[in-house]
Amino acid sequence: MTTLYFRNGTCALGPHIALEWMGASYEAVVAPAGSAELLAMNASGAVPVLKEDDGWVLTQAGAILRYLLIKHPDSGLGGEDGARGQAELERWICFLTGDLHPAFFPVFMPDRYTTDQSDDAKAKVVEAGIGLVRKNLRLLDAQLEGKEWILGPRSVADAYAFPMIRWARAKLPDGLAAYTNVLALYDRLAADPAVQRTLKFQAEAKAP
Ligand SMILES: N[C@@H](CCC(=O)N[C@@H](CS)C(=O)NCC(=O)O)C(=O)O
Repeated sequence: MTTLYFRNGTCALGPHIALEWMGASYEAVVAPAGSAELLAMNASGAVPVLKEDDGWVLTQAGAILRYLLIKHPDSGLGGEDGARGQAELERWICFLTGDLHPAFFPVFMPDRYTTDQSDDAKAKVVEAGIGLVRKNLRLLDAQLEGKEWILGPRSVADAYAFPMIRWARAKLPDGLAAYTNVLALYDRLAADPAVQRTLKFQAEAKAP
């Protein structure tokens, strides 16, 4: 059995939704921040972490999504076949893991981005992070123009985008109002029964 370690509402929600969409056999386990079990699997202390029965551990959300697609080749969540189709999937996974997700780091953890720990300095870091989030949401919004999902057909990129879109909705003073295509993607995902099931599970799950 595959185990996905997560914390409620983090980016681990993306692979969690992907596992549900794929109909995979898995269990999802809460990994409290700083817990010995989590640090033994991932010295960085971050989730998501995926572990297989034989003890093999995989970290990094993009790698986990790729691995799940290889394990579940009939999921239909892996973008178009061929070099360009696969490159498009890679492009958007890289955008999400490398551009949009990191834009939130200064918003959630401003203390890590300034040696000046005053409230004023940290508020400025948050403001700069919000600017980065907005820039990346504009890019995502443009990609979604005329499409229901990021690549056209639904893919793991949509599952992974969901936690970030939720963060943006919660953190931006005007929510997603300026990003109508992103808002439409949010509404589509929020209405999905598998997404709702995953959100409920995460909200109710307790650490072992
Ligand atoms: N590059 C990593 C980032 C993972 C990450 O930052 N996870 C956050 C939750 S969204 C976390 O667990 N952070 C804990 C920490 O940085 O201390 C990935 O894509 O998996």
